[in-house]
Amino acid sequence: MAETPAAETALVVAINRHVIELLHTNGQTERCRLHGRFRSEAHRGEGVVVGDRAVLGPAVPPPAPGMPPPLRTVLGITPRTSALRRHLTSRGEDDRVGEDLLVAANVDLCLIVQSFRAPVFRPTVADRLIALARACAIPAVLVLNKAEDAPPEAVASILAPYRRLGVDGFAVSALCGTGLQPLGDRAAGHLTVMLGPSGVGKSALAAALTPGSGPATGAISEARLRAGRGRHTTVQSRLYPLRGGGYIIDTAGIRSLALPDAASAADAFPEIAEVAPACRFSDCTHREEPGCAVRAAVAEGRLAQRAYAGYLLVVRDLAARPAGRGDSHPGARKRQRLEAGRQEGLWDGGGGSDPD
Ligand SMILES: Nc1nc2c(ncn2[C@@H]2O[C@H](COP(=O)(O)OP(=O)(O)OP(=O)(O)O)[C@@H](O)[C@H]2O)c(=O)[nH]1
Ligand SMILES: [Mg+2]
Ligand SMILES: [Zn+2]
Repeated sequence: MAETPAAETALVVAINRHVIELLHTNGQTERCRLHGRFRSEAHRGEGVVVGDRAVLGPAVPPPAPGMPPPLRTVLGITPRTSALRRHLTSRGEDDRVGEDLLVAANVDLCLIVQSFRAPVFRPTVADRLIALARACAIPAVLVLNKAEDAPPEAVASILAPYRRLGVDGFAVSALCGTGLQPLGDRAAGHLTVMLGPSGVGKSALAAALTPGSGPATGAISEARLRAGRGRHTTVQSRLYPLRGGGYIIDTAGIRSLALPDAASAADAFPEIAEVAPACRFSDCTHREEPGCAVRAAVAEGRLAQRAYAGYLLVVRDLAARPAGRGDSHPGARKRQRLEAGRQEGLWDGGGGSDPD
């Protein structure tokens, strides 16, 4: 066999079972097969994910003249610059409890997306998603969508606490286009991922920030059809080019999330990480241990009650949930099967946007 030239690479746009959609630097797309040795790993949520740079095998000649050539094979990925992971909780994720699940690779900006209304903005959700991004060392900004008729004071009071924590906020309307320019400028040139509950308008934003047609056509409408029941719920992560250069990854609505352990939860909250070394016990979880410097700092007003409350919520997520809580209704199991293998996070916030 002839020697292969320098390995060709392309960006992973989407993954459908064992077929990977790729984007070449010249804008061309290609479908490839995933090499067998990745398949079991892919099933575990590792392996190749959206945002990865895939290493392609050589082109294969068609089996007979006039026949289409077989799909090329993805042999591997180039080293990642970052990995956005979430930790699997016990909830409906059976055998994979306790493992990390990769959401996307090489991401250098997280858009934490929520809406002003329908569903209403929830600070606890924003806190947890910001903590998740921080735990993966990926900068996060807050995006408040559906803000077209939100009173400016209401928007300001939502975004101001995050600005004080160093998290920029953008009030936008994917529907009307307001506020999209500054957000587009911030995301330009980055490999950006959107995280947020279902129905906040992530796919609408992807469409609005992408040149040409967006989620209304092509692959997303396909994804929407697969989601069934006429709901436009995204079931699969997909990468789109951004108007100002770079890319944006649309994900399925987050249903629950957690961090690997209490230590990384504390790390995700810089205000807490700063104080924690003074705790009496080095493995202090800052809940009821004696000599806890974090609780002391909250009591003395040196640490914002808000940051501490956010931390407690994340830690609560770490505790295994009792079986039967929440997702125990009959449709849930079926939906889990449907969703098996997808790389998106889950969100437990309720809020009336549950597919079942
Ligand atoms: N009023 C208003 N509605 C919007 C806006 N953006 C999106 N919507 C609507 O909100 C609904 C949900 O939008 P999607 O983009 O599908 O939401 P999503 O976050 O992708 O939801 P999942 O795929 O389920 O995670 C749709 O009916 C959109 O038309 C907006 O800026 N303003
Ligand atoms: Mg969507
Ligand atoms: Zn402590």
